[in-house]
Amino acid sequence: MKVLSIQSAVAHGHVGNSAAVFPLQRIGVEVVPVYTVNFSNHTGYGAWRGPLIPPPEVAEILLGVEERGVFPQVDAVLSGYQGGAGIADVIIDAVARVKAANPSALYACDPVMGNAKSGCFVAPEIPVLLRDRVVPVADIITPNQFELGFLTGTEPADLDSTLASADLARAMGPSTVLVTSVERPDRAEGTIEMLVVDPAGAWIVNTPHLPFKANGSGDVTAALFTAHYTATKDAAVALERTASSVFDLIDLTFRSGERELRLVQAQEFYASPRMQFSAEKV
Ligand code: PXL
Repeated sequence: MKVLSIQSAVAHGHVGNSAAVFPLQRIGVEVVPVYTVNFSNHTGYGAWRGPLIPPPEVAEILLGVEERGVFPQVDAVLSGYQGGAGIADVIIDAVARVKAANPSALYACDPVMGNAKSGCFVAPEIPVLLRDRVVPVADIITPNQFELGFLTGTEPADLDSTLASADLARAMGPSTVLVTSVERPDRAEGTIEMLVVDPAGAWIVNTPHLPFKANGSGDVTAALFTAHYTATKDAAVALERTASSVFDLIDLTFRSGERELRLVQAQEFYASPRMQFSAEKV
């Protein structure tokens, strides 16, 4: 499998492609990383150095990759956090050209905007751009519950309203919607959930909620789900594998006391997920 992943690079720590590439490689995926920023570290530190790659330069890299004959081999395109408004058109254009070269290729968009705790942490024009231009051309989206609410103009809270919002999101274009950080009021105490809806149905998985948040865990989630779904076309299996790997990654990181994901140390959890959580059909 080959994934064209258009995301950030950071020197220190793990977000964007610096979070997504290694777990994908460790499960045997050939990754073609194209970088949208080249930062010293993620923006969660409040200070960082390094450039946003101007969108025309990102487009140049993609053109060179296309000229090498790679696009017909791409099984999935993956995009995440967008540092500026100009990158969306470059991504949309690359997706169209990959799909022209390989009609069965999937586009997975992680519509990164923010979360329930912090609110929106991207530039104010990004959420509208994602909703109106990017999400409609995606096959898979991986919003958290907060982002799902913005995309659909709803306030998903319990299971029924989250499923209804996911159906509204599917009516916008994507056939598969993975909702992360689902916090329905009647879940078991100290847990958090992920829910997937695709043409075959809907499934939910419940995992312990660790009392800390590591930047990049959403990027790993989107990457692993995209690869497992592209490989199996089985949403429940992809959900279970992703939840297993990401839980163990976050658990290992939490127990280490480190701020950055223990992305490398957790490698066996991607290669051989323990499958300690099962998805329940809803
Ligand atoms: O995790 C998304 C992400 C991507 N790229 C950069 C970031 C972040 C989140 O902090 O700072 C540069």
